[in-house]
Amino acid sequence: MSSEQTFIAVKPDGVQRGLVGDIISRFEKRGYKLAAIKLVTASKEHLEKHYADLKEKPFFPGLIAYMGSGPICAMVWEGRDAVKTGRVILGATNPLASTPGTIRGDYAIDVGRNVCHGSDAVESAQKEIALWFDKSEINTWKQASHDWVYE
Ligand code: DAT
Ligand code: MG
Repeated sequence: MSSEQTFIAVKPDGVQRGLVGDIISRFEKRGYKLAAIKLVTASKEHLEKHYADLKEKPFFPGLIAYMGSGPICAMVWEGRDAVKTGRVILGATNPLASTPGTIRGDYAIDVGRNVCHGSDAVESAQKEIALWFDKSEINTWKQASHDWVYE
C-alpha cells in the first residue's frame, strides 16, 4: 500500500452544522497529512463535472442544488491507503447504513444530507483533485509526526 492523495469535502450541510473542525480532526488524529484546503461555493457547472457519472440518476438535480447551496470545505489528504481508508472514516453513502464511529454514522440520517464526500478510487481522486485545486494550491511538506505514525 502506497502513499496516496484523496479528495475529501465537507458538504454545505456539514459546514452549516459546524462539523468542519471535527471532520478535519478525525483525519489529523488518524495520522493523515493535509495537503490542501479551501472553502468554495461551487458553480452548477463545476458540480456537474464533479458528479458527471451520476448525471442520469433521478436524484442528480437535487444533489447539484444541495451541493451548490453554500460553501464546501474542499481538502486533499495524503498518506498510506488514504483513498480507501478515507471512505471508511466517512462511512457508507446511506447514513442509516453507516456504523457509529464514522462521520456519516455519527452525524447524518438522510442520504441527500450525508455531510461529506470522499473519492472512491485512486483515479477518481486524481481527477477530483485536479478539478477542485490548482497545482499551486497543493502543498508538499514533511509532517513532523511522520516517523511516529509510520513504522
Ligand atoms: P458517495 O458520496 O458515498 O461516493 P455516490 O458517489 O454514489 O456516493 O453518490 C454521490 C452522492 O449522491 C451521495 O453522497 C449522496 C447522493 N446520493 C447517492 N445515492 C442517492 C440516492 N439514492 N438518493 C439521493 N441521493 C443520493
Ligand atoms: Mg462517490
